[in-house]
Amino acid sequence: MVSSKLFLITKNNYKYLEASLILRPYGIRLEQVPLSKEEIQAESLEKIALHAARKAYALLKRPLVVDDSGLFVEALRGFPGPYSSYVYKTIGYEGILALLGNSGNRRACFRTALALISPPVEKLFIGETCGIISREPMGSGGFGFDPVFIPEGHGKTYAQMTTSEKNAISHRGKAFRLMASWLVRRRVYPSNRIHS
Ligand code: ITT
Repeated sequence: MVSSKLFLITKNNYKYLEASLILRPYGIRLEQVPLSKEEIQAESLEKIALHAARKAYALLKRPLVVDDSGLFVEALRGFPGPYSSYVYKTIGYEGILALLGNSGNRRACFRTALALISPPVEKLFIGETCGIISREPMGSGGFGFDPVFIPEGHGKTYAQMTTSEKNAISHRGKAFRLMASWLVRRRVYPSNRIHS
């Protein structure tokens, strides 16, 4: 199979938008496949991403990437971490604020594990950005926990940033740029042919 595109398996349109903008300068064209990721219960984002990518590859037989991300809050011993999706759907960021209460330790990190499958390649790329959980939600941009996360060295939440400001410093930006540099170094891109 020869194709010029890389497929991102996600139902999250914001995630797709962010990833496409990050990859654009590298000449990598991304296409969204809005399949549900088959998520296993696991304690690591890497395992979840790789499992989902293998399942999706078995179905699509196309070069693809899966992004599994999570928010790790220090005072909650890393919760919600790999359970971020479920926690977001159930208690939302308001629930995280409530769990933290007046805690003085508001440190948290966002992590992304990217699983790339383009046989014979199967590879993981990790990105992490740390910061603090705000006292109240701020901003209306972005998605998920963005309104309550203030990255270190910045006086505002992800949700108060433009997409390109967020991408420049975010966990997702770091992971996708690592993957893009790797693909470009291996000359898979920006050639318009990717073999699988
Ligand atoms: P897919 O599984 O379809 O890709 P998802 O939104 O569920 O979409 P994740 O499992 O990677 O993706 O994300 C877990 C949770 O973490 C989810 O509720 C997101 O809203 C949240 N999240 C992920 N990346 C985020 C980001 O950059 N900013 C804020 N919240 C984020």
